[in-house]
Amino acid sequence: MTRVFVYGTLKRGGANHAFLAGQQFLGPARTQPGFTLYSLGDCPGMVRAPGDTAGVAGELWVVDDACLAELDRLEGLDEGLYERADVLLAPNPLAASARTYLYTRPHHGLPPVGSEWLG
Ligand code: PCA
Repeated sequence: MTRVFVYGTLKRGGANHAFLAGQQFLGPARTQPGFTLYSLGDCPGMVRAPGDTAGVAGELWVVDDACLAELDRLEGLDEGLYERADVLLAPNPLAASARTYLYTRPHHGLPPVGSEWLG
């Protein structure tokens, strides 16, 4: 079992939320400052942003190994689109850190989204 922070299409109501069917929702959460979102069109990419003071809003889930493998495939880990990394969370009653998908390609020129993906 793995704790995962999701911030984009995997959130409840999001286009890829069905990938989390049957997994455990822990609650809403936010990263520590130092992260922000860019738009890749249909989904956001989260990147490290040293000057950021707000962090990124999302959801905490606990997923089983089969689901995690599906998510890795969905997020294109093999193609180097996203990497799965640890992220520190803003203080909350649920957890101090989680795994998340960070966008790995250059974000120069992509539309900035800020701290929450509402798509
Ligand atoms: N799916 C993953 C990463 C970006 C996206 O759209 C997520 O929701 O966290």
